[in-house]
Amino acid sequence: MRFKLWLRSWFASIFSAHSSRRVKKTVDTERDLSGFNGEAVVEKAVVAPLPVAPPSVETLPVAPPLVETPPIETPPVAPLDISRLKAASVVALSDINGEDDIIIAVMGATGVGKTSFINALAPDEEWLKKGVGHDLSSGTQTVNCIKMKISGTQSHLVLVDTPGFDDPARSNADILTVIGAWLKESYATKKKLNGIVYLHRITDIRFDSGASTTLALFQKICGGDIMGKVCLTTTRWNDVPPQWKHEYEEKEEQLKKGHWAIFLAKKSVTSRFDSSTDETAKDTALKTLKTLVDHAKSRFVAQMQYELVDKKLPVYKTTAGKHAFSFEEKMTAQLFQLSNALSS
Ligand SMILES: Nc1nc2c(ncn2[C@@H]2O[C@H](COP(=O)(O)OP(=O)(O)O)[C@@H](O)[C@H]2O)c(=O)[nH]1
Ligand SMILES: [Mg+2]
Repeated sequence: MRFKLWLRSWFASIFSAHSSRRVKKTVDTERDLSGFNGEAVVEKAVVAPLPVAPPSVETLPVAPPLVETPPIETPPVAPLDISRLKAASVVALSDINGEDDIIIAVMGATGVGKTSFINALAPDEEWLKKGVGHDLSSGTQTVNCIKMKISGTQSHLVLVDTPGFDDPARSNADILTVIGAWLKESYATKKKLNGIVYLHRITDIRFDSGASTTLALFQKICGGDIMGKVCLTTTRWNDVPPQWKHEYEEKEEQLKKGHWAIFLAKKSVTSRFDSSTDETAKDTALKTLKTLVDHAKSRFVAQMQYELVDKKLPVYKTTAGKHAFSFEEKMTAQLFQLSNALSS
């Protein structure tokens, strides 16, 4: 009980000191909060003198553990012809066969067309139509798996629709928490991914900070060694006027030489999604998935899955989490984790 009261007053003092950004030098109140984001942050704050913490309880500062790149797992999956797909349905993880089904996640910023990309292959699925966002708001709030039978085989194609980063209505930390929960559960229940499609709008005038942060988070979710399982796909080719196509192709080349270069160096592939008509949408979505399935014949464990499951890290301490969570969000997550530990 005394410890809980001490803990509560300690956090309250840290929060008030941080938000007011008061910096007052006093001999007994300087504290080094290093360990977050890999950088040393020196906070000089006015706080009550602290009692000595019991040694068995985790206290600040907490140095993030070093995370190694996850091992890529084989054995290879037999090549499958995924062009003949039967009716789609939204399913739970428990409905997915981790050995026979091809599981591909679709990620990217909000509004880039993730749900529309999946919808192109499953136009009759009512849920997907409703899941397409409007204006600036995201239509996809959680992770959803859409399963389609591959004709003539035991297997299904499972496309995993994810909420997008850079959403004006939600923080990246929130979105990463949702995606992380799915990545954790899928790996823990042996439903490993075969590939990831990462979408980016070719029509964006510039590669702004939202696009840049989203790509950085994606890279940290994947880890360095699994980029051969990634297809970087540009969307909105239907919005490109024919007379300007050459300019947009040039833009695509610049992406390959610039922001995408690190992925391509690690054997990621690229494609285009063109939804000018239902046919071109279906053809280009299928071509993207075929490229990925042919290219990435084995299943893999993404770095974030390795960190969450094998290393048992909470989301905010993963490599992606350290990038997505602000100082306040990290503190809140840590407080939540501690109060859970105390009440259990
Ligand atoms: N013009 C055009 N609009 C698109 C395309 N893909 C998606 N959209 C529109 O962009 C908005 C967001 O699409 P959505 O699929 O929900 O994006 P998500 O947030 O990435 O899942 C919706 O209004 C779509 O109709 C595309 O290829 N071309
Ligand atoms: Mg969506």
